Amino acid sequence: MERTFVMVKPDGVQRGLIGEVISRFEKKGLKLVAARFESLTDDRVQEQYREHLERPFFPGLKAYITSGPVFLMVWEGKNVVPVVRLLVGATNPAEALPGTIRGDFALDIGRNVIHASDSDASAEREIKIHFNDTDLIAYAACAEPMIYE
Ligand code: D4T
Repeated sequence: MERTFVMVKPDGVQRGLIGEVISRFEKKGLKLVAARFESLTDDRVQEQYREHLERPFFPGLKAYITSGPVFLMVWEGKNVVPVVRLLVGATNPAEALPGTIRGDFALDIGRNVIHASDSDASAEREIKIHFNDTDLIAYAACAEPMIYE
């Protein structure tokens, strides 16, 4: 089964949205396989956003992501990478549709509440930045026969 990396960013944590995010993914039928609450180091933020290191917005992005604790998760499910991106919504919350997390809870691209991997390759890379293999918990979810045919 595919996996993706999701992070509730410091604004999402401070605004009390961790439970809302988890609840939406649980109700969709996705399975949580790892989670951790922590403050990210500069090194981990640079690894996470390595394709943006030279972009003008990177210093502000790094200051924001390191401004407080984040909630890191790995979610599992069929087509989980595109499914979670749809639930999260467009990067710029002004363009994110109502019903998506960013569409419902954010206004500014620099405070867009949540990150989710944008491809299977990114998911694999990002999961490895933040989690060890032993952090990923394999278990049978009782509802699976009701969620998958
Ligand atoms: P993340 O990676 O945070 O989930 O966002 P996306 O995958 O949806 O979008 P992204 O990689 O293009 O941008 C990473 C991160 O940088 C912030 N950002 C982005 C910003 O502050 N100003 C900008 O102009 C852009 C393009 C928002 C998300």
